[in-house]
Amino acid sequence: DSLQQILKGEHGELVGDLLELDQHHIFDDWPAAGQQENQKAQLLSHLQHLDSNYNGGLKAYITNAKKLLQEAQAGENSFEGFTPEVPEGEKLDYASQAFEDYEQKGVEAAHGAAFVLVAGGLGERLGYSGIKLALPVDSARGTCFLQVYIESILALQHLAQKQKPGCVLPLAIMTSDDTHQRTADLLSEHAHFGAEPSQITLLKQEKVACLLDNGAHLALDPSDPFRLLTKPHGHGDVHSLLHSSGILQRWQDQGVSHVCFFQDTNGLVFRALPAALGVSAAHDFDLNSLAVPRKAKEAIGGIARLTHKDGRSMTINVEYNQLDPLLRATTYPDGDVNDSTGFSPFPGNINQLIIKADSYAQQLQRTGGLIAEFVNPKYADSSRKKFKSPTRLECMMQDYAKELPAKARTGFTVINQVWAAYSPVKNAPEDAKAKVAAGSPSHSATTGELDIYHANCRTLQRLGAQIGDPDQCVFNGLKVDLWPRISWSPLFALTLAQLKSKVAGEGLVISKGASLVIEAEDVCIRNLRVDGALRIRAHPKAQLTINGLSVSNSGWNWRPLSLNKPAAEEEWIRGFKVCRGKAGEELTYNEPGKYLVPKKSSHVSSDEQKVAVTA
Ligand code: GDU
Repeated sequence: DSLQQILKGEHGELVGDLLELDQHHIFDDWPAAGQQENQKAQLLSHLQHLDSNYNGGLKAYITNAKKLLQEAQAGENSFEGFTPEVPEGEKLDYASQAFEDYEQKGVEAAHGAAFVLVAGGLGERLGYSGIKLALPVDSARGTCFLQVYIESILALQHLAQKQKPGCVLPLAIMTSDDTHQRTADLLSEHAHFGAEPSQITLLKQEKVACLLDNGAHLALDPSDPFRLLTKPHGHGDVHSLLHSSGILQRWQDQGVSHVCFFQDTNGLVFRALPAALGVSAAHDFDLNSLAVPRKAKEAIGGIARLTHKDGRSMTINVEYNQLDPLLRATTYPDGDVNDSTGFSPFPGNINQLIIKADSYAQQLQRTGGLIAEFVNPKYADSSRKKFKSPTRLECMMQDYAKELPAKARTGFTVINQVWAAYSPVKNAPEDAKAKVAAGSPSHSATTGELDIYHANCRTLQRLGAQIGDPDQCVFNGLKVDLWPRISWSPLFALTLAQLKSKVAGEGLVISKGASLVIEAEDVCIRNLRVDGALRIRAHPKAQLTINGLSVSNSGWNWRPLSLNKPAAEEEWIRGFKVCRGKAGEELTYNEPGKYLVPKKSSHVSSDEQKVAVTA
């Protein structure tokens, strides 16, 4: 009776649709009129919420799910009729002349750049309970991913303002229920890390209902019979959110020409992004994917050119779980294997996409930002009738390429040195070890940090600096190279050209095991030796010239964690603790002005004692 009443009420149409779509089970234990009215209202408003947050409502969701689940059960191959080939793209050696030329073009185009960070994932695979954006990129500098990303955008903005005075580069961050509040809090606790509050917009994606079986019956939450079980719909939601929020339109009105997408934990993303922007501008690409050499079976998609029997062809990302079966079924009988270079012939998509704003807006007008969905149920047995746990429809942002018309200009930019472009933090220690055993990179919190030092050291070596050899360490069971711990703010140097203009490589000598942190914008390093640890902090308007400084102390230590000793979660996932003791030199300049360091050429030794030079 009480259900009959509802059918006549405010939510009647939706409930009627659900009953027609064979979703009676949601209401099986529906209490009689007058009982548990609050909970009933909660379920109805929850259903309404899910209905209004999916394009076409729950009716469309269930209909799409039934179709995709049937195809999955029948084992249908979404690449039926397509043959993959290795595509042609721009391949750049990091720090080569071509790289620098594109980087310069990217800086020239930067005044038209807007940024989109997808950060709705909680990182369950990592074994970290916080939001990933709050994790430190490296322990030497200690700044979190969100800070480094925002500083990188501000650094590019400073460069872009030389072309277009006063320009502001906007950033949208896609969050989810899991990450939204904590992302907003992180920003407000740190005054938006120096950005204008109006420069940053948060866009929250909604979850979608889980599916119990091939009949697309919606799953009730086992812990609350008056809610449905929901899960994230995937990073592909970002396109419809940029459209429906009107943000893309607003950006276009402000003169945005390129939208640059990136993910939550790749501390190296901005090393390659300006050059990729330059490639996009030079080739007038509608879509440009940044890529790196990919180890076969590595959990990143492969970029492939697919040609259909009927003549259609497209260059797209083939997700890692689909690449091997596609290759085996067509032109590569051995599947996804490394070639003589030690890498898969298919470049690895790192999901840093640069999309031309004009054609993007047209495309979103046409599609509403809808992205091809897929479903990936884990079946209980070979009959493929039962699932191990409820599944849901998902979509991926890189599948934007699938919606593009044939005339669209799609391309990619491979950075030939993985160390210069990609080291995400995704896997918990045990899984990371298993990945390495299987020949893949660990993509752990340990390597995410150590790769920053590696990239910085290798880059400075290219500038002629003398950098001590790495130490061989074992952290969380991973054998790793620990290079000298060099880390700088992107506001000191974002591009290679900036770094070259600020560091005279031949004058820089960093000993094995040393640390150098630059937390300052206007520093010119002419002659500096660090044997131990040195941190330089300065007011944004302080101009420092370091010429003839030699620092020697016992430095900072990256110590493996001892078993059974308490450690912070951030340390535990890395497998080490940084012991700074009292040693380490701090140079601090809190006031604007010009400083020569040292005032007179001198040797500063400060073992077991922290010397603060405060101007
Ligand atoms: N994300 C969302 N919402 C979601 C799911 C994820 O915003 O619903 C965000 C995450 O926070 C993260 C990004 O999307 O910033 C990527 O998520 P994952 O790290 O879970 O991505 P995957 O490892 O599954 O793989 C993706 C691509 C691969 C490859 C890889 C590179 O699908 O092809 O490019 O990133 O890191």
